Amino acid sequence: MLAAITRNVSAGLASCELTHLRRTPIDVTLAREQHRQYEAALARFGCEIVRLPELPDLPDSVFVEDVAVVVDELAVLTRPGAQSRRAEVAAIREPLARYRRLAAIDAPGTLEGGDVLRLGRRIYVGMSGRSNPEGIEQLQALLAPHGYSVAGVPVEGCLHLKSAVTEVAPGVLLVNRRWIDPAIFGEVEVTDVDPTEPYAANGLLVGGPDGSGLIYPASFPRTRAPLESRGIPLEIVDVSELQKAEGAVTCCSVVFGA
Ligand code: CIR
Repeated sequence: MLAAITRNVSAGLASCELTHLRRTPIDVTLAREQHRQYEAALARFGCEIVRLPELPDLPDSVFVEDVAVVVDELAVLTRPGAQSRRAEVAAIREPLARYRRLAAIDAPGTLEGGDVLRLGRRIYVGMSGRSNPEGIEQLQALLAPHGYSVAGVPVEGCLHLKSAVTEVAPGVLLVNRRWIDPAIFGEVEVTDVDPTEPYAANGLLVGGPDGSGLIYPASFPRTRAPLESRGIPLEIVDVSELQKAEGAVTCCSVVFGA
């Protein structure tokens, strides 16, 4: 059984952190509707949705991926690089504790889940503006005893590692080579984003006992076409309002075996 932790969109979403995007008006009502559709897509891929309540004072709190890294053996509460997001961590502690033993990244470490790409027992962490070497070392110390290797990887020009690369089918990475060098990942199959769709590398692969499928944004049709041709089962979601907040599809949930 898979569980997906999500959090209702904050009324304050329009005051979100922005690093690479210009601020444009966000329709919070529409963002909430899109978020519901995203949850429905997760449910269709077999996830039980654990929806946490809205946090009106924490604009980016819908992006739950950034505050926890969950593996089978434990859950690591992060310490976001964005100061405005640190209070989100306490709010996910109790819900996660129902499923996993908890550990945490401590100061001066910073780490955001958007930087964490897991490929089996190999875990890559983007050395972005949000995750620092101390945070990556702490994650390594927490996960190595459970048989995971953790490596920091350079990423440039985007917010998080998973803005630049995600796994879109078992063993297949979707990448934007302007932001990450896929050679870092060794023997994997690589497919490229369309050059006109630089933000298209973020898809959410959801896998269960009955196979896996990809939740993917509606806004990148040129990158999507070859994914469809490969026969990857897709759930297409319109997340335009969350994208204006520099969000993507991985960041709106934490998915794990429950
Ligand atoms: C932020 O800058 O922190 C939010 N506005 C967006 C976070 C998106 N998170 C993610 O892709 N993992």
